[in-house]
Amino acid sequence: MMLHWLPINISTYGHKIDHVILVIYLIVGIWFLLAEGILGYFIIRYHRSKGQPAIFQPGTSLRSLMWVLIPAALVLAFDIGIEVVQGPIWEEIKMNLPEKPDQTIRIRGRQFVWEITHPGPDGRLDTADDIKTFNQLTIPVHQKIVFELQAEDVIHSLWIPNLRLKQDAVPGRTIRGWFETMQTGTYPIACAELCGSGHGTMQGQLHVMDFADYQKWLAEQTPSGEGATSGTP
Ligand SMILES: [Cu+2]
Repeated sequence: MMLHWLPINISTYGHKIDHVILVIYLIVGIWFLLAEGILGYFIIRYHRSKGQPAIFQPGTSLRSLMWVLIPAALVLAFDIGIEVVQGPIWEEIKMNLPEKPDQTIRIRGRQFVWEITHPGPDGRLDTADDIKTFNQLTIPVHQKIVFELQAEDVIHSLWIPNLRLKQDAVPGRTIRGWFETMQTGTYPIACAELCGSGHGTMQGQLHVMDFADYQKWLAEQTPSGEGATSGTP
């Protein structure tokens, strides 16, 4: 696999995102080599030589315009190609939420912490048994998790590379998204939007547990007791 330097993927849709990255990487890579190769060739072929004065090339003839028009048309064609590849994937991952999520969590970014509300044993948000944590998100593996992403002060961006998930958090909005993990472990969470002086400290961890461990973790937590007073109205 050419993209072996990417962090391991643990989400059910991650391989599709990687596929889009690979397609873009190949197209851009070939263009880069082609453009730099042609440029290098021209530099050598047409370098300044004795007895040959420079000429002004206005580029108005159809023949010289073709040097712009053909590449522009090709770029557009490749762009449409990328669109064809990524469109259905975007539709599947970003435009639709699972009809019956196993769990809904709330993640609220503020300078400079991720405030995370887990639903607690009753499985529902905004009840007295909600569990609030800072920067630590704990979920059971193989479950469809829907998140409600919010921001308190400025724009933040929730970034969990191992899930291939990055989503801006915008003040005044609740943005919903989802993911489903395929393996247990602890993975980094970061803020991917420069949000102030402490931006770099806005890091957390995603803990993916098998169901028994998750239940154990749940039993050890103290509910925040905020109930329906917290979160969105
Ligand atoms: Cu931030």
